[in-house]
Amino acid sequence: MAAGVALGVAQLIAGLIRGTTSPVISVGEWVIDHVPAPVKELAIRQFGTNDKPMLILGTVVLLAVFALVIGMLAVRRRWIGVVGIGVFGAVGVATAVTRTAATAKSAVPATVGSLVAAATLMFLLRPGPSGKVAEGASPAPTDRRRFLLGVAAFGAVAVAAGGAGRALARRFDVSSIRAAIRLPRATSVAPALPATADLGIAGITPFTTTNRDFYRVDTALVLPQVSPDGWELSVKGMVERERTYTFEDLLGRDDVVERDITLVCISNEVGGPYAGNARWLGVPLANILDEAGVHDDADQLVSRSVDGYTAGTPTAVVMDGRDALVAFGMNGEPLPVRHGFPVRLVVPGVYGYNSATKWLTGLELTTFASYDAYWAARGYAQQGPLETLTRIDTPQGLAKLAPGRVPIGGVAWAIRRGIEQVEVRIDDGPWQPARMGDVANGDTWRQWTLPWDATRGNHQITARATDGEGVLQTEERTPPLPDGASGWHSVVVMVS
Ligand SMILES: Nc1nc2c(c(=O)[nH]1)N[C@H]1C(S)=C(S)[C@@H](COP(=O)(O)O)O[C@H]1N2
Ligand SMILES: [Mo]
Repeated sequence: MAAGVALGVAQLIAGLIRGTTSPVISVGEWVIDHVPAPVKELAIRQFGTNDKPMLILGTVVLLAVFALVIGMLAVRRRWIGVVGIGVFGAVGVATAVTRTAATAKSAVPATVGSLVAAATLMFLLRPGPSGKVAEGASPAPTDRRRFLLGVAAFGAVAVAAGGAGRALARRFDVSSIRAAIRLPRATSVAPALPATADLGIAGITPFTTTNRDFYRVDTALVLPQVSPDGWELSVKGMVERERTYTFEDLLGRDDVVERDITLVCISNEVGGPYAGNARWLGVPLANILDEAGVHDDADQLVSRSVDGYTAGTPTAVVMDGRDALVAFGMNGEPLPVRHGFPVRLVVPGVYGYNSATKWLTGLELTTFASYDAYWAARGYAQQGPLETLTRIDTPQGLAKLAPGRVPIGGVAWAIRRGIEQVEVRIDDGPWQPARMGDVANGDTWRQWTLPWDATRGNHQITARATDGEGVLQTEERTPPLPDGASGWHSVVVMVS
């Protein structure tokens, strides 16, 4: 119960002081930052986007077990309780003050929470009228009643404090500021989509992913709430002139462009869901870098988020004429908070972990030799090409179908190179060319479909793509770690 009070009080303080969090969050973030890459891939595979709630649940369960053991020991020896709470508080403080965005006040929730917990424990274990409650194995009935009443009262305190903290923390929410933003019109609008970009076949991923359905991958346990007032983007490092830009600077520029770009995550397995296609609005990243004047030997552009996340993008890629964007709009709206509000990067043809920094705050020109960004420091490739992948969206694996005509279909991507053709094979039959949706450029995925006369029995459907340079995607299956999954996607369906 003392641990519960600690968490409730810590949550209350996190709601009172901007920029602080509950120790559950700072411990969870510490785990995210230190977990080995294979374990992280496992968690994504097992829990998908639910990996975060699972981590919070796991942290709370571990804490509860720890508290139960300490509490039982403390009934006999109170100093064990005090030391246990001290350890718990120290872990909370240590993880809070080592967060990237930490300040002195970061230590306050865990410190106050554990002090209140120690006082709670002492109070609950104080000697009763019989003088024995804390020491004896079987306290007198009146002492037991008094003890249980105390436990119930403190439980109520913990829940009330925690609830108040959560309610107070809503003050820091930037969604109303976001809703009031008026985006500028693009000087260069996105090229019109061909009518068949979306083939309109049920079960195939829509060509444009809505903001709601767009996948989310990041290391943030609590979404950063970044107000555009006072926000600045700094450009520094190996440049002629350091520069800073406000949110108004970016929105007011005359080089605002709008582009359809598909974003792909390195953690996406063959057939996996971690890719999305949106219409982004922003300023060409190359123009921003040109204004700073990049040194010739600065081969790495490091982008930094307010939450300490970093990505390393090859400077040459950003400057080669592709539509790399400092983006503030997504599908006609300001960026959603979970997708990086107010400003993020989008670089077509580079996996998200190496380029698509959300809640962007700084750009630094440096070299690959001198710096490893967040995931590069954790075993992923510092740089590398984005794999060509083809996904079968419909029918789904293990689907039960009736005999007759069914559309097979999905999406394929080879961002920058573009997709030329998808082919489909039923069991060991011949490869058949799919009908392709048209697209405006190679920076997006392409839909494909093939009608199939399904016959009774179990069948394996396999799909593969050839990219815009005429290269067939590799059949060799590799996992996401360290440089992206490859291989042909296939599904088995049951027709009866
Ligand atoms: N600040 C921050 N930006 C980040 C990340 C992150 O963990 N923190 N993850 C990156 C990764 S791995 C990917 S795939 C994309 C995902 O962007 P999305 O969540 O908008 O789909 O964001 C990138 N930007
Ligand atoms: Mo990613």
